[in-house]
Amino acid sequence: MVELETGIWQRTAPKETVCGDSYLVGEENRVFTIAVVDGLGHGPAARQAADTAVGALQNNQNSLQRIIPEIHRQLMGTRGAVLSIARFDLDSGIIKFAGVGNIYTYVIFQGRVKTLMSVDGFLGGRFPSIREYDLDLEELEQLIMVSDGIAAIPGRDLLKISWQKAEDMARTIGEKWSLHRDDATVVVVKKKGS
Ligand SMILES: [Mn+2]
Repeated sequence: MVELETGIWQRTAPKETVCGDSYLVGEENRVFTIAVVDGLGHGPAARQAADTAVGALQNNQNSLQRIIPEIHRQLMGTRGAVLSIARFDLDSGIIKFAGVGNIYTYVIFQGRVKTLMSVDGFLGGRFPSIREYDLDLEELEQLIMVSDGIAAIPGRDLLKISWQKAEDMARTIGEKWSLHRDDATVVVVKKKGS
């Protein structure tokens, strides 16, 4: 049976007391969902938008194609936010992924790093067209999702730390690649035993 371990690292932008990023890591009925959300700008108004998005996603069993427009509607009147969502169906072995705006998602599949593409735009603004991807959980080793407070991570560097526990990998990424000028969030999902 597939088991997942997760690691989270987050840091608030300099001079702010509230992190403008938010995230979700949760499992319900053998469906495991992770999301990273970056509210536009910094501080409390950014966080409010990010938390609204996470709230709309929590306990929501709808498909990503339906959830993302729902989140978009709930974000109207807020700053708006960018987000990526990955949903791991542990029974069917399918991972669904969709992203809007600059949250970066890396996957390690059989020793190779790939980047998952988000569509441009942000939720709460002009609605983008949603693109949803299916990935095979069987082949996945790790999935790493970061906000744009984390610099681009070279694939070879990710592979070098991929032996670490999810928790340690998230912290290593945060400490090594965070940009010190923005809120920064890292979520790592790792298949146990990989
Ligand atoms: Mn940001």
